[in-house]
Parts: sequence; C-alpha cells; structure tokens
Amino acid sequence: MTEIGQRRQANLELYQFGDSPCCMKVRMVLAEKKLPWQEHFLKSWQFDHHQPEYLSLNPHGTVPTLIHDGRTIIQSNVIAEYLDDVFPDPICLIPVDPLLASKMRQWMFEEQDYLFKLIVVLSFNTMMKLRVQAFGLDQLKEWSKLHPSQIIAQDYLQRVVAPADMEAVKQATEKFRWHMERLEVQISEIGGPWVCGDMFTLADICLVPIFDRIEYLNLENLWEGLPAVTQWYDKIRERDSYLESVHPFEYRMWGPKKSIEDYPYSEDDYPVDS
Ligand SMILES: N[C@@H](CCC(=O)N[C@@H](CS)C(=O)NCC(=O)O)C(=O)O
Repeated sequence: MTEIGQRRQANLELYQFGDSPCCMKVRMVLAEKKLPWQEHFLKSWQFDHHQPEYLSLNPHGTVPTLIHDGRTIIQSNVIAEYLDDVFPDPICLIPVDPLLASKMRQWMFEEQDYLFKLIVVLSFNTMMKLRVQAFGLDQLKEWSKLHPSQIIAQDYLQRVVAPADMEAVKQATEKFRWHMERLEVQISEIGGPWVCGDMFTLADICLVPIFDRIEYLNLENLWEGLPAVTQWYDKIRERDSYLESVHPFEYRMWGPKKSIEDYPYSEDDYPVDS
C-alpha cells in the first residue's frame, strides 16, 4: 500500500481534554503527519478520566490515550515517538544522528520532568481555582460524587477551594526562567531556528504547548530578553500544525485572559477542561 493509502486507512482515536498541554502535543504530531483521527473528549471537571472504562485504557487516569487499530498507547512522549516510527511521512520528526536524537530526547524529558510540573503549579494556583466561582461549590461537590475514589475527590475539592499559594507560584516562575535561559543557550549554540538546529523535531512539539499555557497565564515575561527563544516561539506559531492543534479560545478554561464575567458557564458548551 502507498504511504498515502496507509494514512487514509489509519484508524486513530485520541482520548483527550482540549486545554491539556500533553494532548496538544499529540494533536500537533498528528497534524504534522497529516493523519485523520477521531476525538473522544473527556470532561475533566466531571471526572470522566477516572471512570472505570477509561481507567481500563489508561490506569493512570490521565490524558492523552491513543488507540491505533485497536491497540492502546499512553504517555504523550511515547505516543509522539510511536507516531513518528509508524508514520515516517510526510515529515520525519526524530533525527537520524544519535547525538541530535539524544539532544531532542533531553528536551522532551526537560518538558515532562520539569516544565510540565511547573505549569501544573502555575495553572492550579491561577486558573483551576476559578472553577469554584464559575461552576459554584455546590456543583463541584455534586460532580465530585462521580469520582470513584472519594479520598482523591475530597483532596481535589480542598485544593481547588484553598487560597492560591503565591509562594509556590513565585518559586515556579523562578525555576521556569532558569529553564528558559538554558533553552536560549541550546537554540543559539546550535544556530536555530529549532531546538535541534535546522531540523524541526519532537523537542519543538513537546515544548510549544508549555509556552502556549504560559502565554495564556500572561507570563510571557518569562522569556523576555531571550531572543533565540522568542524567535523560536514566533516561528513555531506560524506552522499549520500549531494552528490546527492549538485549543480555540472559545473553548478554553477561565484564566487571566478569559474572565468568568465575560464568559459565564453555560450548560450547553464546554468552556473548560484541564
Ligand atoms: N506523563 C503523562 C502526563 C499526563 C497528564 O498528567 N495529563 C494531564 C493533562 S495535561 C491530566 O490528565 N491531568 C488530569 C489529572 O491528573 O487528573 C503524559 O505525558 O501523558
């Protein structure tokens, strides 16, 4: 079968939340590969990702989960590499050179092990707590009954209701800036425009959803004065795959750029997810 025929026949399903950085990463790989896929949208605020049916696919109760021809693949970085291995056309996103490939994976780990954890702290303290105001505590308590583990559900409710931990926010922004300075060195030393030089790779795709979230939190100053990082972000936002995979503003959760007053919750749409 030709490569185009193979792509048309690819049977790909993605379980996801729209706003999730890990899911945007996978959507962007799918877009680079021009692969059609079917969406299974999970409502995180109603704990769809903790229901037994979903846990049988992904025991961690996290998104994304990819199903390819009935086979399940979890962990966003693993999914990204899997898609590149199985669908090498029309663009290959992993360098052949082992040293460059190791550099790419190093930045993929940097995103998973550090940057992602930092944006969880920043998001939780600045966006997630808005859910109490937006939905109302009674509604959140009602939904929490849908969680199969009441210990986890109560812990979640307490964290959402607790006042923002501004010391944790301060520490997370300082750490984030440190990673940005290292990224500046990486892109400028290799000559850009991408993290691994001339070749656009999975490292670029893994990092961009983190930038998207930071920008949505009005924290773009975290790469202020870093020209290589700034140019990298400007350039990646011109790619079709970015435009196809970035979550539309209308469906985003509330945050500094989207106030509850201007965008009140309506039963008819799904303006929020994790
Ligand atoms: N290492 C995992 C992380 C997955 C993850 O934490 N996903 C978030 C969304 S970006 C999630 O499902 N959060 C919901 C929860 O933890 O309850 C991956 O890369 O797939």
